[in-house]
Amino acid sequence: MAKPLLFVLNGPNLEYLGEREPAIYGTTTLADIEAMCRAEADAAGLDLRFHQTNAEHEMVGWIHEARKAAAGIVINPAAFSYAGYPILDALKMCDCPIVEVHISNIHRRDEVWRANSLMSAAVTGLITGLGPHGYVLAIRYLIEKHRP
Ligand code: CA2
Repeated sequence: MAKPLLFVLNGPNLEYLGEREPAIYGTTTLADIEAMCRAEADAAGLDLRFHQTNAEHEMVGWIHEARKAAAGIVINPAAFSYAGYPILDALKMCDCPIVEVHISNIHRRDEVWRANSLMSAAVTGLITGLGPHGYVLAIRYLIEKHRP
């Protein structure tokens, strides 16, 4: 039987994690975060798809796939958070639990616009400011939710 599947989706510029602005985003790379997520999913017997994109249409496509196949979605929409209405609509089409993750605390940034994520209206819950650990906590929540 196929294992339950989780999607972890990352938006624009996050491929530079660990290289740019370490004072805000830390030194952990996106590859490190993928490994952390995979370790959690593996230990619980779940499959995991991990993606990053700078293209909105690609993100929408993955959410459509997740809508059909996933037990849960973790999404760091990055700057799509502030203008990504097609992504917001795609998330609203999903019935599975969705956790929005931001590495930095978007409510504590110098740029106040970072606090206003459009996505928060469509997700089950939001983790912001806990660094890469936010992804791990999100995966654990989805594993817990999926347990019979
Ligand atoms: O804190 C987060 O995870 C963010 O979603 C990161 C986004 C930013 O637009 C959000 O406001 C908060 C992307 C930041 C810009 O891309 C960088 C990626 C790696 C290192 C530095 C910047």
